[in-house]
Amino acid sequence: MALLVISDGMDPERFAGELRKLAPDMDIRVWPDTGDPQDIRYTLVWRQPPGILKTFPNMEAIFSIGAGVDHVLSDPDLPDVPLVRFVDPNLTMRMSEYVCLHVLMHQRRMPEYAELQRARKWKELWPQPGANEVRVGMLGLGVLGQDAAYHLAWLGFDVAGWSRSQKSLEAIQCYHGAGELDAFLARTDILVCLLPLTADTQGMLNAKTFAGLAKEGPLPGPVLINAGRGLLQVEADILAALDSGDLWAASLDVFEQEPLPEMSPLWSHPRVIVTPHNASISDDRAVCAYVLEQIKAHESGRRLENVVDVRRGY
Ligand code: NDP
Ligand code: OXD
Repeated sequence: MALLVISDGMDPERFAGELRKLAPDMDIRVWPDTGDPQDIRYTLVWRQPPGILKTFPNMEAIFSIGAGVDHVLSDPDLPDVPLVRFVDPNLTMRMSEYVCLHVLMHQRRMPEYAELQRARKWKELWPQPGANEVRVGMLGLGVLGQDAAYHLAWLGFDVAGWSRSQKSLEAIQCYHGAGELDAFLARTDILVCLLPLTADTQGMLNAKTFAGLAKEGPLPGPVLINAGRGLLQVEADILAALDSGDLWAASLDVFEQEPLPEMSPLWSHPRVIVTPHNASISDDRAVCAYVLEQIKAHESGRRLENVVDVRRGY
């Protein structure tokens, strides 16, 4: 029985080294040094080459290094075995840190204060709304969206969320489905996106969405924060909305193309904050401990947790 690590973009040896430390008796391999494909019972993957997972006839489960699984599901030739995504308290906490940091940055107009500091200008900006006057809208109320929404509500923001299925959450106004999207957008000053990338969500951060955000809010204009996936957003529409006033500012952690190309105007836009897809990174040790725990459960006849609904896409 072997566990194979396949990763493009994240160093697979980091994960293999950690797995060997935590499970010295387990046969841990790193692609492309697969050995006999018949031996592979489990794979731990980040952006595997398409078709590769189909070549392991005895594989019992695929583990995603990340919470998102679009990087696995983009493979048209996936074998029919459970796909388990990464769900972890540390990952959740780090995402809530990112979301609260960026919501506060825009509410307190920090990008503009940074410009003023560089120009040695002592100037107060108006208006200065309190958190309770600012309406945050969370696209996605899953593991990450709910935790971030609760943290923002605790800070005093007026928080609503939007999901596919109906929800009832304390202190969060809940909207769901395509039929309630317009109403949700119309009450949103700061739009935070923590949706997965699926056929239904691709491209939804577009001109129409930005035009639907609240007008006459307490900030100079609506703000977008996207830490979901880059292909949820249409970058040309973000730039046009920043020009037209449909958006005032943005924090973007994910991009249509990653790394963000050097030529992208987003890098130097004065009201855009760019981070390199690190809103919340999967901690190597936590990923490996999680995978080994799940394998132990599976081998003792218990159910795997956080199995993805492949047809739904998340
Ligand atoms: P979950 O699967 O727990 O939650 C997904 C949420 O999105 C659910 O509330 C779901 O609704 C909602 N959703 C999905 N499709 C639709 C739709 N068509 N319409 C309305 N709502 C929809 O995922 P997580 O919260 O764990 O993670 C979210 C995403 O965050 C990941 O998929 C990944 O892309 C991204 N991520 C980014 C990181 C970064 O560093 N930038 C780090 C980690 C994750 P419902 O509740 O009804 O099912
Ligand atoms: C994830 C990510 O999906 O880091 O976990 O993007």
